[in-house]
Amino acid sequence: MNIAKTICAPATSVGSGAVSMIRVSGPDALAIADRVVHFRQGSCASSAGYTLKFGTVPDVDDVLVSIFRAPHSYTGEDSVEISCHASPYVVERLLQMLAETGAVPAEPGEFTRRAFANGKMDLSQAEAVADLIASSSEASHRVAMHQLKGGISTELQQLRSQLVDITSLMELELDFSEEEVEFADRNQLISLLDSALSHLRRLTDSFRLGNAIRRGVPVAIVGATNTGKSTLLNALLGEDRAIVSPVAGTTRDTVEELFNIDGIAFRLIDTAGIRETSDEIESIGIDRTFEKLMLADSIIAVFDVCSPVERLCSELRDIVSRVNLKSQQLVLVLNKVDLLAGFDETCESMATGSIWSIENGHNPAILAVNKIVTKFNKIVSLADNKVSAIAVSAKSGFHLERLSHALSEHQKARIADAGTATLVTNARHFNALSAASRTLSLARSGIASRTPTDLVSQDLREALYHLGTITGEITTDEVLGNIFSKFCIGK
Ligand SMILES: Nc1nc2c(ncn2[C@@H]2O[C@H](COP(=O)(O)OP(=O)(O)OP(=O)(O)O)[C@@H](O)[C@H]2O)c(=O)[nH]1
Ligand SMILES: [Mg+2]
Repeated sequence: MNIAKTICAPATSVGSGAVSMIRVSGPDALAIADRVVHFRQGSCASSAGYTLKFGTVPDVDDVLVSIFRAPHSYTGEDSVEISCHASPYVVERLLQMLAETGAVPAEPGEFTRRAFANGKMDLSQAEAVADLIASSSEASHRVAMHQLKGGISTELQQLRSQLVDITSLMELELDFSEEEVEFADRNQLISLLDSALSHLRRLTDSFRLGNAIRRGVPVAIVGATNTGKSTLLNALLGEDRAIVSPVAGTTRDTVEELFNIDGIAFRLIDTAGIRETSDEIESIGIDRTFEKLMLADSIIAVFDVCSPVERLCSELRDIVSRVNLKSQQLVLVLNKVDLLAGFDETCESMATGSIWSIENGHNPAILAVNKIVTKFNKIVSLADNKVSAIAVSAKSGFHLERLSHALSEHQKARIADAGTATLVTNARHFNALSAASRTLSLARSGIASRTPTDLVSQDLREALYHLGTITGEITTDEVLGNIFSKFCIGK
């Protein structure tokens, strides 16, 4: 990156909307704009920051130019934003003229990279810019905004100052090592380290939820073959995404789609039906089902209510043995209730949530569902709010809104538990925090076992290094190149 150069790029996507905007940033931004745009009065170079000027680019378009003066701009440099009509021809022509008068095309993310280089934001905030642009749900927008406003940076500042205190205490001791002086009270050092470690643990623990919010909460739809998993996926999405057929073993690979419920993004994952099979490809698919099941935050286990109860119980036992109810939500979906004798859409009191009703006890459809739920309750307690049973028809849509509700309520409760605490949403940050945590643990055991001070302070310095990589106080061109290359052009 050459900061001495002035860069330009379209900041809006070409070909949609009525207006496009081209950004120019760098030492010659105002002079270059003056060469391309004709103003009736004055020039960009003679205008104050935050001025809006109307101008003409002869034979091309009428434009509006916003002027920003360093350091009061996004990049911290002199910048202009030229708004023109959204014609791909006009945008192309303006970019060409800007290039002819001295601007070079910007690389992906180069505006934000300059903002970082000029101290307008730290690296975690720059990454939040990309998250904000990509956010597609209220919850992911909220965590991106929190990070953009310096949420994680503030946490790291606190941690760093704790560690710097400990390090300087220990290094003072090093200067006097000949004299075997112990300045620092070991117990005090250990308790300081413990508090830093628990702070780090809270942050690394938040990654599971943070990552789910940013990328969509993973929800695996699992169950025996032909129970209606793909039909359920399609019904929830409202589109024919996965192939549905009466042939058992239709879905071979996993199918993933994003789906918003109540402002939370979910990643619904349809999987291959579980059964004993000698088919090699199908069994690879089933291995994947188990993988997705383990990684999911919520699991929708689908059962065909027309199957014999004993078979359903054995399917449930198999699934329960693979679920971790401490961290995963399990929703038992009793599907195809429309096929039960006596069923009609007024069977509202059928199993929903963790409570089911035995009112209307003479209706054979409700009796059949209650019989299954009673047996299921002996295998996995439905009183636990992590587990619920819902009778649905993926085909008719019966009770699907209750299923969506169960998923969103569970996530809302998780988010509410996290409160206003900072959530780690970025894998790079998570890795750096985990590395810092590992080296701090080493330092802690070093102090406890009276390892020489210089070795312990080396661990502490290493932990500080890892924390510094998150905000970019310590970074390399390679890391920066990697982060900003994922940005779009013009950002
Ligand atoms: N009557 C009725 N039929 C359903 C319902 N859900 C699914 N089906 C039918 O059950 C059959 C299997 O449906 P799929 O959605 O392909 O089932 P699957 O669980 O994805 O099957 P595999 O991918 O083979 O494991 C199809 O013929 C569906 O039309 C339902 O709620 N009611
Ligand atoms: Mg399927």
